[in-house]
Amino acid sequence: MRLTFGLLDTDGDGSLSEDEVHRAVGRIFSSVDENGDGKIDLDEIQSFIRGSSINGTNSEDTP
Ligand SMILES: [Ca+2]
Repeated sequence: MRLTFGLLDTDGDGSLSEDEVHRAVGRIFSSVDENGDGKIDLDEIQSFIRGSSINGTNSEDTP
């Protein structure tokens, strides 16, 4: 959690300004928005969650 806070606190003053929060949300949004269409759909959310929590183990739905 402290690591995450450090990533969000880009100017390192120990607190998050509204601007820093907006930028963080923007970064999260664009990393979830895989095809870059400016919208996040359910597939993108699921693939983001899958990719961030279980890395490498992709055995649940093989085509
Ligand atoms: Ca999208």
